[in-house]
This record gives sequence, C-alpha cells and structure tokens, in this order.
Amino acid sequence: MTLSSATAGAALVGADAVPAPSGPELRRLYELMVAVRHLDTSAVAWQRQGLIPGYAPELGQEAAQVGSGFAVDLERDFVFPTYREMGVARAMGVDMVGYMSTHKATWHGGMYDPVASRMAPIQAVVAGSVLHAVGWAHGQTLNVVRENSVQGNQSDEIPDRQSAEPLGVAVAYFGDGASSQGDVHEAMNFAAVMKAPVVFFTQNNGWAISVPTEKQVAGGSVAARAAGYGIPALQIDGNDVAAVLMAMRQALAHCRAGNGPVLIEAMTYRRGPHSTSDDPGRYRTLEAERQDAGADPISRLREKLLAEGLADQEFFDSALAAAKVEEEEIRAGMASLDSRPGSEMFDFVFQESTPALAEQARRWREETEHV
Ligand SMILES: Cc1ncc(C[n+]2csc(CCOP(=O)(O)OP(=O)(O)O)c2C)c(N)n1
Ligand SMILES: [Mg+2]
Repeated sequence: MTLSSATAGAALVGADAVPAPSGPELRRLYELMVAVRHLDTSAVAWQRQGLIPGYAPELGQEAAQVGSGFAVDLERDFVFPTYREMGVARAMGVDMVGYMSTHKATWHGGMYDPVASRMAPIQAVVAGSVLHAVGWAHGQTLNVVRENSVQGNQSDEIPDRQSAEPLGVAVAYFGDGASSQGDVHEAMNFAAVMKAPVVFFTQNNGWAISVPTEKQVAGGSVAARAAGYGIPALQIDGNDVAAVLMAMRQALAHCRAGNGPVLIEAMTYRRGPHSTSDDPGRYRTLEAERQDAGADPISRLREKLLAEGLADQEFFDSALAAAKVEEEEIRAGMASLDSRPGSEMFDFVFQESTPALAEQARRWREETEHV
C-alpha cells in the first residue's frame, strides 16, 4: 500500500485509529469491482447497440471508485459525483437502473432518489460538483453554529467543532482536468476558511479528454496545491483498492471530527476513451496507453487475495457469474424505461417556480402541444 502525505504542515488528525480493510471487506471489494467492470464494459456495448446514446466509461478506475464509495457513511455523508462515477454509485448501493437512466437521457438528472441514496445527480459541468459539495458541507457546520446558539453561545466565531456531534461529510469527486478550473480554487479556499467537512477526491486519470495532466496541472500534482490552503493532502496509489479505502477512512475521520477539509489525489489511469464519442487513437498510441496504464486494479486485488489465502478460483468465478446476472437485470430495467413527459423539465428546477420559467413553460406547451 502506498500512501504519502503531500502537504507539509497540515496533518490528518486521528488517522492512526482507522482500521485497515479486513479479509471479508477485501472480498466484498473484489465482488463490487467485478460487478462494476462488467456493467461498465456492457454499457459501452449498449451504446453501440443503440440502447443508450452516450456513456463515460471508467475502465481502470474501479479501485479508486469502489474503494472510496465503500467508505461513505450512508446515514450521514453525501456524495457529489461527476459524469464518471458509476463505480462509486454501485459501491454505495444506488439503484443502478435509476443511475444509468441518465445515460439513456430518459430524464434530466437520472431517476434514482438523491436524498435517500446520499448521492447528488450526475454532474456534467466540469468542477460543478466541487462547489455543490462545499455548499452542502458548509450547511453541516451551520447546523453546529445553530445548535451552539440554541445552547446560548451567540459568538460569531467559527465554533469549536471538536466538541460537537460527528459531522456528515461531503465527498466532492472531480478529475485532474477539473482541478484546473477556477471554481476549485474558490471551493477549496472557502472550505478551508470555514472548516467545512469535505473530502476533495480527485481521480487523476492522466487525461482531460485529449489533454494529458502535465499539460494542464501546474505545480507537479493536484495534491501539492492543498498546502496553499492549509489543507492536508494524501496522494495515493488509486489502483490499490485497500490504499484507497484506508485513505478515505482517514480523510472522513478527520473531517467528521471537525478538523476541516482533506484532499485525496488518487493516481489512476483512464484505460479507455473519454466517452463513447471519443477516439483516443487521435491523441495517444495503444502502446503508450498500455505502458502508462500499469497493472490492472482488479488483477492486483485478485493477486493479493490469492497471496493472503483469502479467496480461491471458485470465489472469483462466482463473483463474475453474479456480475453477469446483475448486468442482465439492469439492462432489462433500462430497456423497459419509457421516456418522461417533456413538460417535467420545468417542474423540478426550483422549489417555487419563477415567472421567467413559467413563461418558458407556457411557450413550450404552446409550441409542442398547440394549446
Ligand atoms: C465547465 C465545463 N467545461 C468544459 C466541459 C467539457 N468537458 C467535459 S469533460 C472534460 C474534461 C474533464 O477532465 P477531468 O476533469 O480530468 O475528468 P475525466 O473526464 O478525466 O474524468 C471537459 C473539458 C464541461 N463539461 N464543462
Ligand atoms: Mg482526468
């Protein structure tokens, strides 16, 4: 397991008390990664078959996604994904027909329940998820302020959260490319100043569509930037699921206890195209791709399970069989999804609609329904 702190000065608090993954947990992680790999590669085939119009594969990022999603506390935390977090969703137990329906464009925002699932709708705006996560995390700290003032503490000071109840933590997923957006600077600065409980989880997969990380991330790494905000950072081997789970548990514990945000940079590799409409052959050779990708994260976990006597061939076979059954069920669920009434696109934008939106809805009805 490679785990290195990239920030001088800002330390993770209480990190040593976090347990390493147990044998049964490692087996479960393997089952989840195999289920995710099978669904992910199938989804590309679904796109080619016309079942869905587009998809953003996460081939090669299974350890980073499953390891981090697995650590989330579904009672308290809240996850803000990008468009590439199917493995996180699966590890969190999100309804996968609902999740994948976004890729069918059945409805804007997908059809799973974000509040019950603890996962916000898929976010296609690069870096948008980061701002939303910090807003939610700040809400957690405002609750503490409110509780303190109810108890007679009227101070404007940011309260001592160490004495408060454990906080729910927001997890902001974003890519290396997103980290170059100004929004991420604002989000990190605000979160650090306000001590918001948020884990900034970057999957550095080497690319932002056709642009390699080294051509758009200055300063050597995303993790290195955290020092400028006084945020502790971990740069980890994102293809080692045990390392990812440990780092995430440490980061969550740090945030939960009121110590403010943490940044994790999981070093991984996007093994396939950016999306089903991308052709990586236009900007990298197959040879370079194979070389840069390194060892496959699922094979690595398999070797570990074998070396530690935690699993055998029968276990691996049954994990794959279960993944195939699961994918068939999701495919059937997707195929049976009907399109939603177009008028719904106006219904869920604001809790209370605005006059401008009402006017747009009226014009839309006039044009489409001739009323
Ligand atoms: C604000 C904004 N700018 C540009 C785009 C177009 N775009 C979509 S994905 C992407 C690259 C993102 O790369 P990265 O953050 O590394 O995530 P990855 O796709 O590698 O997971 C870009 C530029 C967008 N969706 N939103
Ligand atoms: Mg990227």
